[in-house]
Amino acid sequence: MAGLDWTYGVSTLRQWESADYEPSLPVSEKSNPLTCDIDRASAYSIVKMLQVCDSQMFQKEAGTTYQRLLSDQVLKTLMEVAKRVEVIIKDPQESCVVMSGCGTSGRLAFLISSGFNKALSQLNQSEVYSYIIAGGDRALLSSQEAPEDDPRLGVLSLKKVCEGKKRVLFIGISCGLSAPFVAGQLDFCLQHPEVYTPVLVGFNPAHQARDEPIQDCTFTFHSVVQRMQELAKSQKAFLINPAVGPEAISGSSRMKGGSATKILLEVAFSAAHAATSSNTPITHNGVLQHMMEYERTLAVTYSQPDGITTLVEAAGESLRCSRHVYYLGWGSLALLGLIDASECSPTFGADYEDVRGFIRGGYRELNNNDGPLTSLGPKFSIAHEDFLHLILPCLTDKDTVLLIYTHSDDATEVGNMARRVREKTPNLHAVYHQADGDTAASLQQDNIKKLCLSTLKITWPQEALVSGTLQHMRELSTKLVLNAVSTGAHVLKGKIYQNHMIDLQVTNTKLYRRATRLLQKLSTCPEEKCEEALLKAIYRVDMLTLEMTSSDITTHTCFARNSTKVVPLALVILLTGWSLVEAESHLKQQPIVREAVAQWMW
Ligand code: S6P
Repeated sequence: MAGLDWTYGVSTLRQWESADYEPSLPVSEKSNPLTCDIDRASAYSIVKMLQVCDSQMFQKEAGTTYQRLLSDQVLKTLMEVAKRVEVIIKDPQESCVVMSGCGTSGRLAFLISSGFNKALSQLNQSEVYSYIIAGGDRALLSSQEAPEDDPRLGVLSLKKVCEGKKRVLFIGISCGLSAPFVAGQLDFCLQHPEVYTPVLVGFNPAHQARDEPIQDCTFTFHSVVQRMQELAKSQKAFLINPAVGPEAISGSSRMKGGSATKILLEVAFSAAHAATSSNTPITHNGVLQHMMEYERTLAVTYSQPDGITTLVEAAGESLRCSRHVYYLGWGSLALLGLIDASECSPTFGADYEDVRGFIRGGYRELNNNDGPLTSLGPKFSIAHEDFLHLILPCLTDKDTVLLIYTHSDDATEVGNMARRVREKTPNLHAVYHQADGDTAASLQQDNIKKLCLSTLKITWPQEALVSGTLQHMRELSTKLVLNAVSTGAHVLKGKIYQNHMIDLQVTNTKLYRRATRLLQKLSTCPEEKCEEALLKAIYRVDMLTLEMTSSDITTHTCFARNSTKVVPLALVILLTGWSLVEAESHLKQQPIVREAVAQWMW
């Protein structure tokens, strides 16, 4: 890979847009041609691939097939949404903005609502933002994929949050335009237009919205989108659905999908806040300029590929020898660490101990709806104190620890933490954000730097401070770095085949369909045979009973919650014709899934 040329031609960058490229798949599920060899790439090449993939978010619109982040229509809709938010901020008594989503989309709803509520409080204004995450607050920190399939649950949680409200701007986030949980909520909004104005955020064109029947419902995601499109003509509903290109790891919408969600909503809300607090009008150019600041954020972050590579290598090495990666963060950047860590389990089939996040101040800082969740189990211990009590005593030099902080965090505190960790392992690294020209903290910073094996120092221009967007830029930048670290480390561990996660959990309908498709692609066997192998792997039998084959997908996905290595197992069965026991023992001997299946692929 050493000679890999990063100046991809336009045709490669835009190959996914061609009508005959994986035509049956929505953009959010397509595989990205840029990363088809990511499983064999060096850490540096992985970082460069992620950079190019992320840059696709800001590609200009070409033709009429796909709207893009910077498309006129997207900017116009953002302005309209911003105006609605402005009205709510000015009259918060009986109105609110609710964001809702599943998995990463719900976590971002939480992150964004927390940030903007804080901003309102600082101005002595009433908080207007609420979040809903499928599966409740425990899903902020752990994988809860099943509630995604439940539209009734979505409606119930929406009603609860909106009790007593007369005007609600509801923002449903589903990157793939696919989550029944969100479809149920949007449908409910459409039935109660006197209170609710629905907004949909996602990253597929409307016609690619999922059209699969939803159990006990008369609507599909697709039919809900069609109704919204009709209402959008009179601005009674809004669709914000630019394409950002396929994810680097197919279907991993936590990456670009999550970043683009953050960008779009922050741009709209920031415009609304500026309009209320400083009477700055919401303009097309203002919104466009703000979007472009995020494009610069990508450039600033990825201008240090070597620094990011060092982190990916360290984390990859830890995971390869079954050790751990720990993110120790301060403020909202720590939240990005918690989010990134929580996603490793559904994305890579990782154990919660593989990559863990900790936040200074624990649940006090998190300030989530349900308060402390520590009683739910060890994975919900998230404070720095928890790290010091539970993790530090057993820390070895095979573990990687990453400090994530900014120049405005308490450097003495960061330094103390660095020293404590350094007594146990030299494998300590830092991601540090500072403002251009900021020298005040440099002495303490130098001391911390000396304790760290590497420091990724990201410097932000002073203008960012002035325009008040610095926090958002640092957050996105941290998200990009951590996504690169956890994705890269799992790639290096051998969890990815080409650019597909093979060892995915099959815990909801979307993942069940993805797993079947993946088996078809890799084995070239017909769909029916692939589904049969998948069920054998889920139920761990060589002969499926009638009860198994006649059950619905929900039953399969419920059962799959307790099964491991389901898809690799099904693939080995398909490729070799072996029995379940033989396939299982083969996988045990070769735990690197990519290697285990690769030898049967050629
Ligand atoms: C994806 C992540 C998932 C998704 C969730 C919601 O990387 O692991 O948890 O966020 O499935 O997807 P969507 O398309 O409705 O936003």
